[in-house]
Amino acid sequence: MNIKVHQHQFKRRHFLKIAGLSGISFLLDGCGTPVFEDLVGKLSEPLNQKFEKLIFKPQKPVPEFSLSEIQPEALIVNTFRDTPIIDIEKYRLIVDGEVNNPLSLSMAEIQALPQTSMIIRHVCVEGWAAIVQWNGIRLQEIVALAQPKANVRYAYFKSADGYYESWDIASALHPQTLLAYEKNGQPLPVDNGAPLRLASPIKLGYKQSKWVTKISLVSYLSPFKGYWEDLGYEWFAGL
Ligand SMILES: Nc1nc2c(c(=O)[nH]1)N[C@H]1C(S)=C(S)[C@@H](COP(=O)(O)O)O[C@H]1N2
Ligand SMILES: [Mo]
Repeated sequence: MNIKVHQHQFKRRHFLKIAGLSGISFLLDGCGTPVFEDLVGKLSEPLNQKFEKLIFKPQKPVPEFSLSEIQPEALIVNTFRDTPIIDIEKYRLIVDGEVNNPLSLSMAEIQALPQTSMIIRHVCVEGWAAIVQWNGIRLQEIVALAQPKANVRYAYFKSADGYYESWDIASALHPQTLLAYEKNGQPLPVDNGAPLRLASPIKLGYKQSKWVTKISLVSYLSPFKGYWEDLGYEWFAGL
């Protein structure tokens, strides 16, 4: 037996099992993009060392809160413009930039990936905070699927309301940095960023883009670093 092929098949089957997708294969979209199995197969191929280190030897997790500590009314909707209207059927999360495998994912595809739940404190610089439960996909899983090149240092997020943000790649790959689609056990309300928003206990509120439509993995930052940052707020904004 060809040992190389055997190992590859094992790793791939193993991932399909943990992803809860064993035996399922469906199309990403109609026009010549890879079937989901091919995409998942790519995840079992080695990432470059830098990303592997960040993903498999993750940074220290931030302690989380218990279900009884959730403050259901405390999260204040904070939006710099009007809430955008997004057609969920047409919505795609685009992942591009310096990657080997650019992505265009529907919400159904994103929700079929392994879900992570966390209860963390959201902190806004305007002087309020809220303990919130977020459910969603780890951003690191989406980044791994896109197969970033070794020179990637930042993730740049575009939102449907014109908001934009950029993060250092280590913070983006933190195991508690999620693309959330549920809040406090319910589908994410549109005012809080549905269908998909960032949520993370390691960054201030203004880093947590709502209505994310595009993630670009890049090696440099343009002069436009973030909506609030370009008005004078700090870029790293770590908690
Ligand atoms: N797209 C977008 N994302 C955004 C904002 C925004 O105006 N537009 N406001 C930010 C700020 S300052 C905070 S505190 C949080 C608020 O999230 P919430 O409205 O769900 O409470 O969203 C952040 N993400
Ligand atoms: Mo904020």
